[in-house]
Amino acid sequence: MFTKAIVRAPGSNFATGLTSVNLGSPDLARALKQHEAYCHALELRGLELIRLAADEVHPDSTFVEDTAVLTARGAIITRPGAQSRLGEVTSIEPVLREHFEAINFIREPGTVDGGDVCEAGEHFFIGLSRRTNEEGAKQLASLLESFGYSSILIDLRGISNILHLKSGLAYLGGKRLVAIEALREFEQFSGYDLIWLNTDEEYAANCLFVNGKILMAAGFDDTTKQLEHLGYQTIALEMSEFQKMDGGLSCLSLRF
Ligand code: CIR
Repeated sequence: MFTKAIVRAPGSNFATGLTSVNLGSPDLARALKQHEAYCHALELRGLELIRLAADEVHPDSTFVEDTAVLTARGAIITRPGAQSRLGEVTSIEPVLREHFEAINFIREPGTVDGGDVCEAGEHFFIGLSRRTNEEGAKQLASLLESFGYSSILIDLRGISNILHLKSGLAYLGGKRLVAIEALREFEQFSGYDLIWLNTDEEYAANCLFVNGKILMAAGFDDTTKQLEHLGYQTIALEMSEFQKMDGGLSCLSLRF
């Protein structure tokens, strides 16, 4: 069960952040509205929100998930792989210190974006990507091991259509994962029960299983049907403005 989540509303500079998708420029007012609805959905799932002030220096800072890996046994502050995002961790550290006894760090030359880290109970999938390098992934795996967790690497560097591992993968409890077709080639998922998404609904892979229900992006009917058929209850949230900036549902919070 999650009890808390760290969130940060987009700042006025939101539209100047990084993006690799060609969906146009985000509308800040709409993004703020979508962010508020997201926050409200987390509160309805029973999470107490820790709201950080908007960061006008770092346009991608609303995607707080990339700055840390939070587990029941300890916190790790990452070292984001994009130069413009490195400074985001500075304001995360004092907040985490209030809630975690020990804080660990990914050290240079390692880079890790939290979006590349998919927790599946006691096991973690770590994506090697344009943002998370081998050194960072190795450091992370060894920190997780010191907490008593296992992990495995997934090399995404040959897959062009996702920024992070969790752009294409989510954990839905038990042995269940939801994933995009491009991840089918990885034997690291064997032993798991996979739900494969239709290729035209891949953005829906970045969903969030929070305290028994799935928060997911609105507008993905086949995925919704698939999940509901399996007995999940889903909550649809408008994510259009974050999608324009390459972000998904999970990126907007750090749950613990
Ligand atoms: C970036 O490119 O870093 C941001 N515009 C989007 C980050 C999304 N984060 C995530 O998927 N965890």
